[in-house]
Amino acid sequence: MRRVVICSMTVGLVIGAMLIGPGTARADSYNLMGFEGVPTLGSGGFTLGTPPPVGDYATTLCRYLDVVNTTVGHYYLRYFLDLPDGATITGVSLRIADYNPTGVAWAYLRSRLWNSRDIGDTEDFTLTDNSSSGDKTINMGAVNLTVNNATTEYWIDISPENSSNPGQLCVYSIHVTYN
Ligand SMILES: [Ca+2]
Repeated sequence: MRRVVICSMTVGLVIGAMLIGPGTARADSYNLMGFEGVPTLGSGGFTLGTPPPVGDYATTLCRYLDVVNTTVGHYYLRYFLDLPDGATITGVSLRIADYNPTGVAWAYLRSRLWNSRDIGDTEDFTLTDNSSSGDKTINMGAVNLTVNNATTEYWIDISPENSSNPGQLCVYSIHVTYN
């Protein structure tokens, strides 16, 4: 009986492989929810200090940094990426609640060698605008970054430029596509 099951699984896999076909790029994706973001200090001169608190909009489940009058680079919401070794990241899109017409959320795809203690290399970035508000999807451009988990770590940093209301830029989710 077990033998029959294994055979049918094998046939299914073979048929699946035939349908995909040789040389066909298989896109995959990875999703992070806003509340997975970890607050941390930015690289804007804060070598000491405590990470900023976060807030969560309970009705919409987005996360924001609970600090006012922030400048880009001072604080980050950090989202660690856990992708298959050898995958090529092809795109990053972010769903942002932007209640601040003049405020801007900056989003960076970053990497660094393990244990390097480097602040990280910016591989790509995108941002909301400073002239409108509302729920938005923002996209990084043509990303082409191959993942090497043996040598390198990868993450997304989101840094707000906020005014007096800390909840004006809030992260719903991050969507990463890769081959
Ligand atoms: Ca805005």
